[in-house]
Amino acid sequence: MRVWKHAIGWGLAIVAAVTVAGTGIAQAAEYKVGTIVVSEPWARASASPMAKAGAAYATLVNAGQQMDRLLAAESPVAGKVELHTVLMEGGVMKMRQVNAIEIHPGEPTVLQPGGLHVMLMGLHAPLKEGEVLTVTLTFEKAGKITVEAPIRAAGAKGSMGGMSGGHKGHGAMH
Ligand SMILES: [Cu+2]
Repeated sequence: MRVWKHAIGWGLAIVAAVTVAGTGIAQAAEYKVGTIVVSEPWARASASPMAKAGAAYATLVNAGQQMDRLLAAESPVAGKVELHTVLMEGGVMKMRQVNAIEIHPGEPTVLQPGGLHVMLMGLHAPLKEGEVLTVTLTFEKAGKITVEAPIRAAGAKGSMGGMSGGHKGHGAMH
């Protein structure tokens, strides 16, 4: 009986750790390709049915020894997909396309509202909450991986919500 209790204890500890590191949603999704781990991919639902643009996010972890880079992304629901960051320019938050997103070993790269994101343009249909967005990511060294990103409510802030709460302007752009 002691052993059994111990096993349960460990199970709870693991669930707790995932909850703290992730978004509070129990089923933490992780995708591995080469030394890259794509965790908790998600997309934000379109605020309007007319929306032609959207954004997808994830945490990218490099378990290897060498820096890798996210070079491109594509999705069957978007005519064009770019990698974007958000910059402050004259007190206004603006999106800028970047050629690549660096992922350094031991330093998670977080794509989140108000910061780095996968920009979906020319959407064939609005992103609906509760559905799943398929995105294929291409890394310089690790290669390609296709992930399923659950679509969350239009106002969703992601796991770092407290840090991006002031970036409402960017949300409006999506
Ligand atoms: Cu963007």
